[in-house]
Amino acid sequence: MTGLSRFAVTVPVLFLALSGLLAQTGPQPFQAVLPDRFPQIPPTVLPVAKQEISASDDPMAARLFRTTSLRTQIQLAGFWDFLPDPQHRGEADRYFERFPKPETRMWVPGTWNTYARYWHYEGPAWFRRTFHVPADGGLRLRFAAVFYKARVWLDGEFLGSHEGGYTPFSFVVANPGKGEHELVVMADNALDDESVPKGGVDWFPYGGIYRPVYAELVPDVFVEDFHVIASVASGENANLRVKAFLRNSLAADRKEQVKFEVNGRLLYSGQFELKGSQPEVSFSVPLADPELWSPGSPFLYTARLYLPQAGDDQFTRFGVRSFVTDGARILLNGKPFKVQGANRHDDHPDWGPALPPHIIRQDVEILKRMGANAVRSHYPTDEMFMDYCDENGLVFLDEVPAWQNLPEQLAKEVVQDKIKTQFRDMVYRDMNHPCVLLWSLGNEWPEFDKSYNVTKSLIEYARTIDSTHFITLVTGGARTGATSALLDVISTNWAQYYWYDPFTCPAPEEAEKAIAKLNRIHERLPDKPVVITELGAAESQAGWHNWGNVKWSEEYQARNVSDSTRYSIDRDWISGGCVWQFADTRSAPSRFLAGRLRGWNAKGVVDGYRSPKMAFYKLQELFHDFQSSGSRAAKTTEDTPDQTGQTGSER
Ligand code: ADA
Repeated sequence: MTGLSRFAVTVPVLFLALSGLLAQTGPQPFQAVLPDRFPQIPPTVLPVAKQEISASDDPMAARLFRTTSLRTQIQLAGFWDFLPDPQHRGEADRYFERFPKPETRMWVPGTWNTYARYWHYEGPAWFRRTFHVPADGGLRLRFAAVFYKARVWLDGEFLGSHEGGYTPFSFVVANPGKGEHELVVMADNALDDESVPKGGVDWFPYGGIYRPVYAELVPDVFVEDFHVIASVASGENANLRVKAFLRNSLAADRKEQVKFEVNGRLLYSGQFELKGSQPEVSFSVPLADPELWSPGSPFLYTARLYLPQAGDDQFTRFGVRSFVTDGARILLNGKPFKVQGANRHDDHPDWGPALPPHIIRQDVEILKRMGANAVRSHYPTDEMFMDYCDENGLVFLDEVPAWQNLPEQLAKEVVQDKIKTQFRDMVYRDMNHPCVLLWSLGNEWPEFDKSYNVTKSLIEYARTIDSTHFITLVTGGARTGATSALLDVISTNWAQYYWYDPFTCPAPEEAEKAIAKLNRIHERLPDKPVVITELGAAESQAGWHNWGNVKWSEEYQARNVSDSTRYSIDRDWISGGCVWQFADTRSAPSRFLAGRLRGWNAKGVVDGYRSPKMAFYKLQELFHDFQSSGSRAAKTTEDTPDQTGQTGSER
């Protein structure tokens, strides 16, 4: 041990020992005791995933369970050649046929915006790699997400394009042949008035192939995807409605046997006449004596759709649970359910949105430690995060990234079409996750009633895609309008004190006004549940302490968050809410100096590296108190000092 490290160990030990001795009256042995409410380093609480990933089982390592037992899959993670294209020359210069000298090699899945050289880069960029296909036959390429637009070529042939940065897409090539192949992808992260999300959105538009990508050998007839929609029927049975989306690359129609297994048990077998290249197959089966899914007991089933003649299968997981509304309440499996959650971005100072599995898992651990039972995201989050929510009983509020769109933008058909496409892709991807509470069409459209007809048609469209989950649209600042009456659940973003405190004290009258505004929502729509989709928010610099009215102090944030949370949890007609936000995140370049701490969105209750702030502990207390009391957030005294230095709940 060097002199310095010995010093580093000895001094704190001496200090702790001395302070321990001073506090004691007799000569008792020193024991360091941490108060219960201070969590230790989190990754210890979650049960081990039921089917742990094994590299040989699932080379994608992108989900927490195997998605096939029959297809050969080729993992395409690794270093790809990378070349930004600020002059937009790539297509004209046919980079997809002859890739120029790369500037660097970039890790996929990843984002170029975490590399110092491309920190601010927005625009097109090109990726290239080769890979080996071990046999002849159909090849399917599956991208979990590319931000924001993608164009893809295999061996110089254009396969297609995709727009939308958070949903998966795939291409099937008839028979590229056994051997080496070259894959080229152009990704473009530039956003504008017609993109969804729009340019200037309040999170960072990280560019790149940032979620997993793989190739797999598929037979002539294969399962593209399948949905298992479970409803709890009367008596003891659940009803499972299965809808499978198949692909048939044979020129002719054909008969195919379809088998459906749950937890290894055959529940259904039938013959179907497959017509056309994208046939759909549906059937229903009862599931006897189902075990229900809930945050306290997140029971999951594994389903397999199997085509024995074609030699193909797909796995998914589902849960049996019912969310219904009962006046202003949400019922989960017949019992009132209150959301106690946090808003979370896929974001980390080192990884951007390409979070490695251990960080995803750790985020879930931290949320559970906080006492949360729910998470909301402005866009479809990483698929592995969804798997963890299912496994650990975190309810999920899923949203299309149509963020703060103005009436002029919403009036454009092209924007409406993008919202619809992203809505459908979100629903199709996340349908089987029992954790999903609702689908939101977007967030904080100012003057949303000016877009009444557009919004109405979007809601109608949403209901044609899925009638089994609640539909909502989030408003900002405790507002409702004619549109609200069309929704299943009212979602609003609200804080008791200022979101952006302009160096003034959060006066008690202001807090009362905020509360009055929120109360008016319920007066207007007494039969609809209200969820405070974003509550109590203030920027804070982790580790910086000051009076409870001083901007950017942990105290001010803690007070804002805890008072808003307490208020929302305590009202019977509010079905809970999600704090804004889980962790500090990087924001769009255009927001860099907009009254922000370091230009980031620093309203996290943990910082970017997931160290807890005071607000985390306040929320933890409230959530745990609420859970143990079963009704009210038990604490009536406020121990965060206000600007007068007093404590108490009189304000
Ligand atoms: C809104 C918005 C969030 C974020 C937040 C903030 O509530 O929905 O995405 O921008 O404001 O931090 O100001």
